Amino acid sequence: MSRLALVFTLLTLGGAPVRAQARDAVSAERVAARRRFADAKFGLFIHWGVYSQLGAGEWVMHNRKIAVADYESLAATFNPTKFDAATWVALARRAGVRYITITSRHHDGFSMFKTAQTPYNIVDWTAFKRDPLKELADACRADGLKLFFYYSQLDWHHPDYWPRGATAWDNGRPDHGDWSRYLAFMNAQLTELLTRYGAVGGIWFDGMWDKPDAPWQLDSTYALIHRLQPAALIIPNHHQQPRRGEDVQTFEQDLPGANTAGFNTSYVSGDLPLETSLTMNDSWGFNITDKDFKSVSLLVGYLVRAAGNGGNLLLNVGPRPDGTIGPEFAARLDSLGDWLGVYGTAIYGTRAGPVPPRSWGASTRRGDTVFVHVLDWPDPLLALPPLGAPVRTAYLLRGGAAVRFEATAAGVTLALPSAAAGEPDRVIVLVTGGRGPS
Ligand code: FHN
Repeated sequence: MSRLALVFTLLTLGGAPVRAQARDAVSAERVAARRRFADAKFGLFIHWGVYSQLGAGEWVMHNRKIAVADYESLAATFNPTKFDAATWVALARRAGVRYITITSRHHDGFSMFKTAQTPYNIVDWTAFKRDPLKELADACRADGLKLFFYYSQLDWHHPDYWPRGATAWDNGRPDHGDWSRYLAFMNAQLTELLTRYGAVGGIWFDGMWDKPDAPWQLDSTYALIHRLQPAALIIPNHHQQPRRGEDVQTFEQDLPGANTAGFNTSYVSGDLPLETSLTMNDSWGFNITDKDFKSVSLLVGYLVRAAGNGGNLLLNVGPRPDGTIGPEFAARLDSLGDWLGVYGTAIYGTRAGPVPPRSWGASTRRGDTVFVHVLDWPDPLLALPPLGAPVRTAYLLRGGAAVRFEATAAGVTLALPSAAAGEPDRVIVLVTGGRGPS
């Protein structure tokens, strides 16, 4: 082998040049996919698995200290005969989401898809014998929705997830394992997810925080993903600053930069698309006693504030063990879809507006059009700082009535029409442009 060939071989990992990854050269496909992701603004998160059967959230194996052998028996009884991918996609469509992110494997280690890497998967381990991810991928494709796969790096079942991480307990696994075999297992599963389900939106990683300092070899996993599907986005929920090869910065239960949940970073990327994942009640997986559902106006507020921060909202549902989505989730999704039917132009395809998010609301923009979202302001006048361009016209998005405004060097004051009954967000459209004081 020539010296040149040897260097090339050493720099090549599974066909993808490592050198390109080291510089984090972002392909045109990824750039375009990131833009489409940022335009999408609203996604549906689905946490669904064996754990749904116990109705106590997706951490039930850990919280109740269930032994691997017992959880394996539980897994064998999973039989969601009422699952219908087309019904889920129809609900997602009515809600106005532009993508779905579903758990392919959560921390319990059970694969919700057909995999040759372990029999511990929904097709080979259960009487259900169907691959719901395949059915969902087909239904999404038929409807033009992007599908992302959530994939847990943390595993409470796999013997090679060793040494164990912060969430470990004595659940009957042997006290030894082969970490490199575990990485190979994950990469093989990711290869299946990226080669058997058509073009996917990307991979949403979670759980690395269980062993943040382990040799995860992310560069090679990320290179593999980008080689198999150049437009697939990598969305890591590691609660840290974005790393090389990652495409989206995601925040859990918090708007970008906030940290009420206690594990998000305050760093906000200025380059990458942003996303906030949010539970509709207080649980990700189905929780039969959790009735703490957020109101529709609160959810509208999250969507608006996420967009005002330049981010997407990934709103979660936890389907029931039979495969149906409960009425509390469905009703809220339908209402959000109704709201977006009127106000969606102020959300989809927008970026953060010229006025940073405030306690009263947020602003979004598309080109010269600025959308002022008034979520919570009791007074008739609202003063905005200078917008960087003069306001040509101002009108209410709903109904189109003109809105009086006054522009000075200090900013723009809007005379707000009163909110209609039950209207969570008064949206004032400002058409800006040209030269002028504000
Ligand atoms: O532990 C998981 C949790 O179960 C859920 O999947 C959320 C979703 O963002 N992420 C993890 C916690 O960071």
